[in-house]
Amino acid sequence: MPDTPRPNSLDAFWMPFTPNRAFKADPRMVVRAEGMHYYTPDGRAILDGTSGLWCVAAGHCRPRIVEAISKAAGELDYATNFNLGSPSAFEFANRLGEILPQNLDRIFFTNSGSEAADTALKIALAYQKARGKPGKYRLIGRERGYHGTNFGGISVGGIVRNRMTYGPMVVGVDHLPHTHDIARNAFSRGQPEHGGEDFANALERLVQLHDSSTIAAVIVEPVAGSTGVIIPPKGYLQRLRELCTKHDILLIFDEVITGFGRLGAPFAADFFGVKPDLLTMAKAITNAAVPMGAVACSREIYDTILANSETPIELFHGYTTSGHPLACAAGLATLDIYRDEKLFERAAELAPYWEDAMHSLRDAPHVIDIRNLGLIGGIELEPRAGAPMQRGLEVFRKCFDAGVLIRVTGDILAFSPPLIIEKAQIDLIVNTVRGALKQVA
Ligand code: PXG
Ligand code: PLP
Repeated sequence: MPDTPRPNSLDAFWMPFTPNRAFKADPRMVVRAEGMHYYTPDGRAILDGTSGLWCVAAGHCRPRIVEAISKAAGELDYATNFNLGSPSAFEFANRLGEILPQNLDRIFFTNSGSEAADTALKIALAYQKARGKPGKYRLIGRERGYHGTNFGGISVGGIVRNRMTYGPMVVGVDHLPHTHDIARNAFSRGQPEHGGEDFANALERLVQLHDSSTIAAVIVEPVAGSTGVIIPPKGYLQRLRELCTKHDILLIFDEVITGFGRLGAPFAADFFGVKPDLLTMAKAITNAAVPMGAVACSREIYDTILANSETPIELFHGYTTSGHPLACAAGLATLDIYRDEKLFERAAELAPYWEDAMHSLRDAPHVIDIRNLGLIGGIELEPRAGAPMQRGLEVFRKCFDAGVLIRVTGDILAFSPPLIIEKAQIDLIVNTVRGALKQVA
């Protein structure tokens, strides 16, 4: 192989959710990863404070996962799961069922969180139809919600920029108010005290407006990540569950970031003690080594759709690579690591240290709020007058140059380290962020 520089051009790849022009003028690349670190082309180690993008929960390039993928690739590279089976998909679904909340153990495989969100919405509609309530078609999302970037997800989602360009959304959607309330809840440690019941009671008003006989499902992130780390106030999710049950509405938890130990329990449903009817996952389901998503459904939903089908195929939905053998192999090895290394428990044990570390930045320049739960952290900065998002971006760049990868959403810094992080590495993240905050105007 000739020793040509890689890549030879940055033009062709249209980068997702990236300022392409700015990036291509001043690129940042990583070429290798191991454990807690990425490595740049010149060999610099970058501490990963974001698990890639909330997904590499067991740390990078874990040999067990790498071996499982390469073995699977040599054995059965691909088989459709349309009317033909491959064992690893059944096995992986069974294993997921063992760690999911009880009864939420009928699994539909997708390839991403976006596909999982749209799949969950479709299953909710199919269920209402199957049980003889086709009039229950409305989907309720939430302001600032993120459920990926497909049409269903952006319709129930509430991030303006992700919606405004794309014309009419899916019809019959309404939104709950978001729960971000800095005036009352700034610098909460863990769940905020104020507003939980009231924010959830907004569902009562939507029921009064639309009538429950027209509402199929409510979808929320138990902890909102993409929009800038919004922790649910105390009692919020419990009340939402009560109201959904009272009004015969399905509750969907989008656990694409909260799944697989991020809060110190297998799922947010376990952490909060609130059980949804459908639960979406992706990202850490395979430690992100192979793309995959999934929807866990209650037995009631699965059984109802199967029992009432008028056609041999019960659900007209699926992806060419649903339950792909490489993804299933990666997922099985990932679950082994989570179990054998007790990583969910480890996250729970580290959470108090993480909380103290995050909140030690309270007096750093520009900080107007700090939020945390499990191994999630969010630091909200005062936007620079006349230049929103600029300060956050500068802090991100300075941290990267100093060897720490963080995530920035507007002027909110987001943190979600791999669950294998050491305390000294938590200290390094905090000190690096403090240094960066001092340097930016
Ligand atoms: N639901 C939730 C709750 C998510 O966080 C998705 C769905 C979509 O997953 P896919 O695999 O289609 O991307 C996500 C994804 C960020 C960030 O900056 C977070 C996500 C994606 C991109 C950026 O926090 N989460
Ligand atoms: N577009 C075309 C032309 C296809 O034939 C297919 C699947 O067969 C798709 C899109 C959907 O692709 P996937 O199943 O990977 O989501």
